[in-house]
Amino acid sequence: MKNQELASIFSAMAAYLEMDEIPFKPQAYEKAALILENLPVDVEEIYKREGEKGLQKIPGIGKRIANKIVEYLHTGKIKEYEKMRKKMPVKINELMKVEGLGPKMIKELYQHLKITNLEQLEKAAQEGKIRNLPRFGLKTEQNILQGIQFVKRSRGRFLLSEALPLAEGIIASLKKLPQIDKIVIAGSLRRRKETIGDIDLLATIKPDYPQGAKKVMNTFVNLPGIIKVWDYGLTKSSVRFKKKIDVDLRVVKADEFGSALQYFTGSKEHNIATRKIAISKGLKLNEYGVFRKIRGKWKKIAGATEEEVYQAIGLPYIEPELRTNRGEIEAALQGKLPRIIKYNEIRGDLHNHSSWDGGKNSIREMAEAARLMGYEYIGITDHTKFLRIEHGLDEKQLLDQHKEIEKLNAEFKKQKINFRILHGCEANILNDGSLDIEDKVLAQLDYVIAGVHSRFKMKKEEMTQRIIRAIKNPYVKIISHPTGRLINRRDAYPLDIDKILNAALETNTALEINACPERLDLNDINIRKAVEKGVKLAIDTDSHEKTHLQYIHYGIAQARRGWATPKDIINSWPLPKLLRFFQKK
Ligand code: DGT
Ligand code: CA
Ligand code: CA
Repeated sequence: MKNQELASIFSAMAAYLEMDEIPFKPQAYEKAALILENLPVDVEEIYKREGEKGLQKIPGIGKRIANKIVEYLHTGKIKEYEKMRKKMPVKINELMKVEGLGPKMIKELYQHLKITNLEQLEKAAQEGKIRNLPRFGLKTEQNILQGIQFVKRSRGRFLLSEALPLAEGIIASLKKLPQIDKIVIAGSLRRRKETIGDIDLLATIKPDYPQGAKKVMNTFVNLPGIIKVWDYGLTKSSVRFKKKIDVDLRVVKADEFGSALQYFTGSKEHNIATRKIAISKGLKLNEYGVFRKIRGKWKKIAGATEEEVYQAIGLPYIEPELRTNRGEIEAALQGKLPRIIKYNEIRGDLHNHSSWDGGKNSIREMAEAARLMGYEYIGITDHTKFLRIEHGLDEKQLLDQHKEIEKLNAEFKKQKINFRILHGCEANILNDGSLDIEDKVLAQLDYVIAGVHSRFKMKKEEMTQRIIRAIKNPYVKIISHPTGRLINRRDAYPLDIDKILNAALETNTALEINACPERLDLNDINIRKAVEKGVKLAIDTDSHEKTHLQYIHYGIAQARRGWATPKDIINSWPLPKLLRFFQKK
């Protein structure tokens, strides 16, 4: 499958074109790269079947790009790209991963310092050579160093949103085989960790298929999208998919399924702790089952289900998201496991953007999509005026928008539709902690979200005070993506989280658990701190189009990993209770 190779060439070409400030073309190549990366069919197949015309039928692939694809399929090269590389032989895709480093900077780094890869970049930055370049400076040099750390740390770890759809796709394909009895996700993906090293799958074979494992494994290692087979066997196979995501599939016996699932779900730390408990009770726990010594011989007493495995060692069932050995075992032993929020307990999404601020869908479309998900309410919270690039709304536009929302709500009422659009906004927290919209307009909205969207680099105390001032604004009911981190790309800004939590508690302000898979902000540790203090939380998707509403489960997973219960999550509450919460400040 050549899709990935082409995608990476096209994104490199986009960067090269941008260096030379060529208009429009970079975007076209960038788009083509994205499309190829996610294309479920092999471009080579399309070309074989339907020729160049077939390639042009792929949405987003124009004549020029189709031409390049054909060139690559025939010659294994793209001449234009080879020329670009010769002119500037840098590892462009690798360097582009460093946050804040763009094509033009890469060009200058090459021209002045002959930097071609990440290692050379790091060395030059450490030696203080970058700060002296025109247009760089000390700040940029430090940012580059930080960016490099991120690239290094995240090498080989994937976002949950990259791993989960792939795993679900594989499961859907294999489930079609009559031989398969069960097939499920294990490992960090089942625990819904925010980044995933590799995907672990576990399957059992129906008893009437003695050769079943062979058929299943054969199908597995030949799935489309695989670029390498590491390992092929009847009990375990390992493969690499495009984007370099590795997947392990294990086939286990039906009566070992529970213990294998418990073992391969991890975490390793949780496993070590559960095994110790087993030992303390004279038992043995491993991936094959729970065993008790009877007259000198180990006898199996559990293994088919996870529930019976936990029960056999004297514990209640522990949800996978809690299995970190950060107190869940002790809580389980004392019967004090939290009743964490369930995936179907969200009643509405409070942070969403509409076409008013450049989002893809109208307010009506967003509301319809939310209703289809079974929600009782949706909050529309467009950006406000400080964010010009996001078409932020000013006071007058907000008031106009209010009228439109009232109209839509009146329509629902007339049609006896039990659904309500709440009107908010996502105001910007300016450098001094004030907001970019006048209070008297904020007062007319159902609630206000406030978030930091500028000047991320501040001293810890300054940033803390900045956000606390916003928390204290009487109209602000939710702080969006409170720590500003982007997974694998940007650290949280330095923040005194305890002070923030205290201020939120005192003022009855909720903090957001942003469900966007790149953010997942707050993180699990901060969620747990909030829950312990009694600070309320809102799980929101921050949707910029209606399809994003589906990402809510990533936020719920995060909340579960932070031990949050329905009483902590304001948008799991019925509307009247939520509105009372908004009134209480
Ligand atoms: P990842 O892939 O880095 O995101 O994290 P995991 O947790 O999926 O780790 P992985 O794929 O290496 O192994 C899957 C599970 O297998 C892991 O969660 C627990 C179990 N496991 C692996 N190695 C060990 C080990 O040395 N000791 C114990 N007790 N369990 C292990
Ligand atoms: Ca794994
Ligand atoms: Ca693994």
